Amino acid sequence: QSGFAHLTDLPCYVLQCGQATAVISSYGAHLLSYKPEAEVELIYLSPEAVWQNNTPIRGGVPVCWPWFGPAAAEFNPKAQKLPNHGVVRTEFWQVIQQSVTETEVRIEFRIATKELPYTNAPSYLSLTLQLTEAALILTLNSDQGLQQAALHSYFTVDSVHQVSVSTLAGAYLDKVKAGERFDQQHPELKFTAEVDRVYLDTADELTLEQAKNAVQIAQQGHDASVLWNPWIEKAAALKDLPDDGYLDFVCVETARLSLTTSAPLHLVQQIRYLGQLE
Ligand code: TA6
Repeated sequence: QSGFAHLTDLPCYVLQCGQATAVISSYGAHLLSYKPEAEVELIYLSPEAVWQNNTPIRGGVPVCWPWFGPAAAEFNPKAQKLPNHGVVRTEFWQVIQQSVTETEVRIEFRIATKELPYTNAPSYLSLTLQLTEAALILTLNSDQGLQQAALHSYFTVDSVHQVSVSTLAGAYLDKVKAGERFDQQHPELKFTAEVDRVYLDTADELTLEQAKNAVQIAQQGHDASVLWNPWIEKAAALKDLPDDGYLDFVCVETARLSLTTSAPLHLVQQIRYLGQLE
C-alpha cells in the first residue's frame, strides 16, 4: 500500500466492500486508511509516522485505553512514568473473527488485557471494524466499565483553514487553557489556532465540512467528543509529524471519559462520506 510504505513491515489487513476499502494494522488495532470511493481518502496518516520501538502510529485511528491523555491517579497509584492515551496503541492485537457478506466486510481484533495497576481490568478489549459501501463503523467493547477510552480519529483535510465541525453546543474543557471550562457560543468550530477541546455531552452526530466535501461522524456510548489540531508550534515539536502537517488534518474523537460509569464499554464511531458539496 503506497500511502504507508514508510511503515515498513507493519502487519496490515485490507478490507474491501464494493468501491470502499479500509486498511487496519494488528499493531494497536490501528485503522490506517478508509476510502469510501477509489480516489477519496478520509483518514490522515503522517508521512513521518513510525511504529518501531513501541511508538504509537501518528495519524489513522489510534485506540486510547484504559486512560485518555496522561494516566489518571486511579491508574497510576505508584506515580510511574506511563504512556499518554493508555497502553494498547503499542500492542499487537489478535484477529478473532473475519466475515464477508454481500453487504458488509467485518474483522474483529481482541487483546487480552495486560496486568494493569488497577483493580477493574476487564478480561478483554475488542475492536470491530465493519465496512459497508456506505460507511465504516468502529466499535470498541469490553466486559467492564470504570475505564476511559477513545477512538482518536485523524481526518485528512485539504486545508485546516477551510474546515468546520458542527453541530457543537454546551460545555467544553479547553486543554489549551489549562482545562478551563467554557460554553460553546457557536454551533460550529473553525480552526484558526491550536485546538484541544473536550466537549461534554456532545451530539450523536458531528459533521466535518471542508470547501469541497463533508464527512459525518456518528457516535454511540460516548460522553465526550474531543477536537484537536496541534497548530504550528506543537506540530513542530512532534517529531513524527512534518512541521506543516497540522494543515492536513483535524482530529474528531469519540470518547468515554467518565471513570465512574460501570456499564461495560461499548464505544462506536461511524464514519460516512457525504460526498462532494455543490
Ligand atoms: O486528543 C487530543 C490529545 O489528547 C492532545 O492533547 C494531544 O496531545 C494528542 O491527543 C496527541 O497525543 P499523542 O499521545 O498521540 O501525541
